[in-house]
Amino acid sequence: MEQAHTSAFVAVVGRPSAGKSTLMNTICGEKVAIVSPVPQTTRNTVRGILTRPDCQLVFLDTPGLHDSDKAMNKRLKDVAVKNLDEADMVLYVIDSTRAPGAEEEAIASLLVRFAEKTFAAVNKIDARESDVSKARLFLMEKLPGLKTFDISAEKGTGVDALVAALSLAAPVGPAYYPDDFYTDQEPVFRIAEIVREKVFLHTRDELPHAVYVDYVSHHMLDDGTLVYEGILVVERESQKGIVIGKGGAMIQQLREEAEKDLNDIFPYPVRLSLKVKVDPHWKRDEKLLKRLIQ
Ligand SMILES: Nc1nc2c(ncn2[C@@H]2O[C@H](COP(=O)(O)OP(=O)(O)OP(=O)(O)O)[C@@H](O)[C@H]2O)c(=O)[nH]1
Ligand SMILES: [Mg+2]
Repeated sequence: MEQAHTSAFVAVVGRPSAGKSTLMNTICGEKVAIVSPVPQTTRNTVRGILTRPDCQLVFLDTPGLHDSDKAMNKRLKDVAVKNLDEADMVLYVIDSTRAPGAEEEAIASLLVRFAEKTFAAVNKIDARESDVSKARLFLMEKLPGLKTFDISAEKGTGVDALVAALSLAAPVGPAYYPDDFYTDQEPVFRIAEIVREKVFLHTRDELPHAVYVDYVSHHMLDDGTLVYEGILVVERESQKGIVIGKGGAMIQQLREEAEKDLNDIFPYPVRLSLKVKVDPHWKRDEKLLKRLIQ
């Protein structure tokens, strides 16, 4: 008898910078979500899809869970928690290079009621500072009995075994996406994300968190080039100066690096036209946050 097709939505959760997006990209074999060393890089639920002949896993990469009263952090947390409820399975990523403190404990408590459907991935085992036994001890205390895998999302170590276990546990169900889909993101969202990644990689301190990329327009030229026009919105005049850089050097570098990545992602060339604007209040604008963070 032929084996029944299985499928599952898998919510990927964990602290900021645990390596959730890196893991999803490794599993899907494509750069689906942006990655940076800055905590809270991911602001939206980003779907990455893995299709095998007998199984489809749809990963929901979520913003890192971080307790804070700020409107934006609350919104990020709401988005992550909603995914836990809706997902068939949960993949809890723990960073083995950092001691599990209060933030990790808050996440573990949140996961207790989802323990039945949760798998744990102890990540960054390739790093010198990695302490796998500490992470495993924490899991044993807080969420006993979880199926746990030691992995390096970056190097790919242990990822096959983790994926095999997830596929095996997935319920019988149809494929939700065509088999050549590895994400469901709109091109204009992906473009804005890649631009934001470059800001995260090249600026420091509070600046990455002060930026969002506002879509203005896009159109296709006769030669098949996609032209995307966007605005990098920052909170302060001084930040605008940094993003533009001396004689426009920084914005040019951001644009060139983003265009290079985008040319690998899309089958057509992408040309960016980027401006910078100051809006001191964007992070308190609930309506805007609802649109930006979903
Ligand atoms: N050494 C090592 N570094 C890793 C590994 N996985 C991720 N990283 C690094 O950890 C940092 C954070 O990775 P992300 O994938 O952006 O983490 P995230 O959990 O998605 O973070 P947020 O979106 O901010 O919640 C990046 O600098 C990654 O390169 C790993 O397996 N080993
Ligand atoms: Mg992320």
